[in-house]
Amino acid sequence: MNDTKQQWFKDAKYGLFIHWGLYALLAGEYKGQKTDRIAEWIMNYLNIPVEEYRKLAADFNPVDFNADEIVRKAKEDWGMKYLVFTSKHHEGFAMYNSPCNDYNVVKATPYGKDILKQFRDACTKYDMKFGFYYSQAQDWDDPDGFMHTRDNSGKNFQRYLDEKCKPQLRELLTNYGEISLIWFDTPMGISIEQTQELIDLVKGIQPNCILNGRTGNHMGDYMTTGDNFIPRLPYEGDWEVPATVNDTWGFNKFDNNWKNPDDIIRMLLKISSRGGNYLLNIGPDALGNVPQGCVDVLDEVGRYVNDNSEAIFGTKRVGLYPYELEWAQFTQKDYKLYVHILQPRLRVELLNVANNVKEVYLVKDHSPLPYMVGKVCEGDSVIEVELPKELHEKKNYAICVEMEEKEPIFEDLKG
Ligand code: H79
Repeated sequence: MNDTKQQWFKDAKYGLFIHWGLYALLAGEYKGQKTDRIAEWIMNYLNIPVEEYRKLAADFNPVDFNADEIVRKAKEDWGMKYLVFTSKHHEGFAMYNSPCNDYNVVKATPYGKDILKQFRDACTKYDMKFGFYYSQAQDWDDPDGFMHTRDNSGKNFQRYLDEKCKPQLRELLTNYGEISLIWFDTPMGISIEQTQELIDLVKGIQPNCILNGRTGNHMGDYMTTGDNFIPRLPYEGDWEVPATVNDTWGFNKFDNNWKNPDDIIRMLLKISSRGGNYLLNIGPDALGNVPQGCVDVLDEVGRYVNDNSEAIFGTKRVGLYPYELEWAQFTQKDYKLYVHILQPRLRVELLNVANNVKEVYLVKDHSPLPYMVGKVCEGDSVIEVELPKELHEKKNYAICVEMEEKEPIFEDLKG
């Protein structure tokens, strides 16, 4: 079982992923050719030569960028608890001041300011846990970094690790205060020994910094699911789902396929219910603006999260309830079963829940709700909660069933 031993991560449930790099300038299109794939992979997918791609840095000047405003919104409006920012994606470009490598935002761009530092400071101000993404194996700029879909056999990967990856990790872990998490990605052919070198380096500088599931050879501190994949069942231990709001991580001007807020709320609750965290991505454009379509979705989800935060943060994995409920998701704390109601209903019928009930209330304002505990004609236990008229047409709110018992008692189905 994966155990990060970090209570903040177990309680966090909802975080902000930010993918931002030179690929934002291309925004899904290079020399008239569009990519219908994840936009941060454009250098790989459209075979852009290193020297051509490097020229993008001269155009990077995000005059609209405001880290404070993004982090304030993430914390206050969206209800998120932690932030993970791409310090260096596969393209190889550092979005921070990297003394060991000039291909970075401070040295190589007209903008000239450290982006990571600005996120770091804003996270301190708004009390957000802060971590960074670092592509430890793929580096399409370094001749010895791996590149997926290419022949990597002639490379001296150890040299890349020793001369770029590890020095940069040292900089990131030394110059930016507390780093709560490192998000490694696409470990490819990294060996067990090389993975251990990275782990020792990180823990030697910041012992409380946790590592995601893609550190290499399954040696990280928690399980990372596939991008945009949610485990079918409750999953034990610490884990996280990295996910997009549209169909790309880095900004793509052609992708406005924003998910519906109802669907994001449902996914957040499924993930919380099954015991994991939801790390949801934004991809700012080349000027530093977060696409309005994305902001609108996150604002709407945030209203749900903030109204019902008691029923999301600090909750624990729920056992397997025997019925599929289209209209609800469960979360739980000790002595409390939360029922998130996602479709309009007149009453809540919790069939095969056998707890003794102390009280039922609406999470948003703690107003008590009338309920009945008993058995249906077939003999199965049931808790029935009456909903007030003003809720009958509403969706997306939570109620709390306070139980005499610490855990919900779900009865098995019997023949
Ligand atoms: O950082 C984000 C992605 O860039 C990264 N993980 C998230 C968090 C990621 N790495 N790999 N992948 C996602 C999937 C790779 C898909 C590929 Fe392809 C399919 C690589 C080659 C074929 C898509 C299509 C990218 C290039 C062509």
